[in-house]
Amino acid sequence: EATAAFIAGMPKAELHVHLEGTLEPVQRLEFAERNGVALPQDDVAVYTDLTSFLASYYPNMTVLQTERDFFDLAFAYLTKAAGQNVRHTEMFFDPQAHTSRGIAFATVIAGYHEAVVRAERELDISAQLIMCILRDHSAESAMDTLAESLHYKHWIVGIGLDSDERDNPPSKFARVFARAREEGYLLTMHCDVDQPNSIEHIRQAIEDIGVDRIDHGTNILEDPRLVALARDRGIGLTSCPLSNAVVSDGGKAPEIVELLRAGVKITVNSDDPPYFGGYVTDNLLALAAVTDLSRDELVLLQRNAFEISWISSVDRDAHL
Ligand code: ES4
Ligand code: ZN
Repeated sequence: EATAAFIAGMPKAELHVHLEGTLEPVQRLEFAERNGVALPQDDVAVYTDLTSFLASYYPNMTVLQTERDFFDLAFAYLTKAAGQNVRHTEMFFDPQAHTSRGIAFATVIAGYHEAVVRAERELDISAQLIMCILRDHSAESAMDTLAESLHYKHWIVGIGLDSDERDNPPSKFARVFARAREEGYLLTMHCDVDQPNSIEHIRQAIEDIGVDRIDHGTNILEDPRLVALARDRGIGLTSCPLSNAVVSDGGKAPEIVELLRAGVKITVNSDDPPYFGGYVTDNLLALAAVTDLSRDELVLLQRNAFEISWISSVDRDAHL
C-alpha cells in the first residue's frame, strides 16, 4: 500500500551489508558448478543465533574461487541495491575468510573493486569497500591483513570488525585499529545485539578505540551515558532489523525507534540479505510494520545514513 510505495521510492544509503553475506542459493549453485567444487552443505541451514549463522556462512564461501566470482557476487548485489533506490552503499568484505583457504587477497579485491567501478558507471549507484577483520582470528593475523590491505588503500575506505564476538572484545584489536587510524582509514566495529558483555564492548569501541560508527550496537540503551556520548559525537549506529529478529528474541525494533527519537544517528540496513530474509527495502518494511514510525522518521533514517556515510562531503551534499 501507500507506505510500501513510499519506502520503495525513498533514495537510500546502505552502510551495513556483507558482500559474502549476499550469496544467494542460486549463485552458490552456479559458482559451485562452474568451479567444480562440491556444495559444502545442504541448501537450507537452520540458525537461531550468531554462532549458528556463522557455522553456515563460512562453509558456503568455498564456492567463491576466482576474481570473476567476486566480481559477479558484488555486481549482483549492486544491481539489486540500485533496483531498490539505494544511491550509495558501503560494503563489508572478509579477506581472511578467503586468504585462510588459499585465495589471494589480490583476487578478492580485484573482483570486488571492478564491480564498484562498473556499478558507478552503469547503475547510478556509488559504492565503497570496508575491509572487516575477523575477530575470532588472532590479532597477528589481523595486523598481517591490515598490512596487506595497504597495497589497495585507495580502494578501501575503512576497517571494520566482525564474526564471532564471544570472548573477542574490541580491546583485542586495539593496536590494529590504532594503526588503521594512522593509515587514514575510518573505523567501525560490530557490537552485535545481545552478545555477552555487549555494553562493555560498545564502551571500548567508543572510548578506547574511538570508532566513527558502530554496527548494530542497539544494546547501547543499557547505558544512558554512552547514548549521550554517541549522540554528541555523531557516532552512527547501523542497525539491521531482519538480522536482529533472527539472532535476538523479539528483534530490536523498539530500540531502533527509541534511539532515533533520542537523536542518535541510527540507520536501517540488510546485513546478510538472503540469510536473514531481505534487502534494505524489506528491512524498512519489516521495521515500519511493527512500529509507529512516521514518514518523516523514515526519511530521517535515510538522512542519517547519508550523513554518517563515508562518501566525500562533496558527493554527500549532492545526495542531501
Ligand atoms: C555478521 Cl550479523 C554478523 N555478525 C558478525 N559477523 C558477521 N559477518 C557477517 N554477518
Ligand atoms: Zn553485520
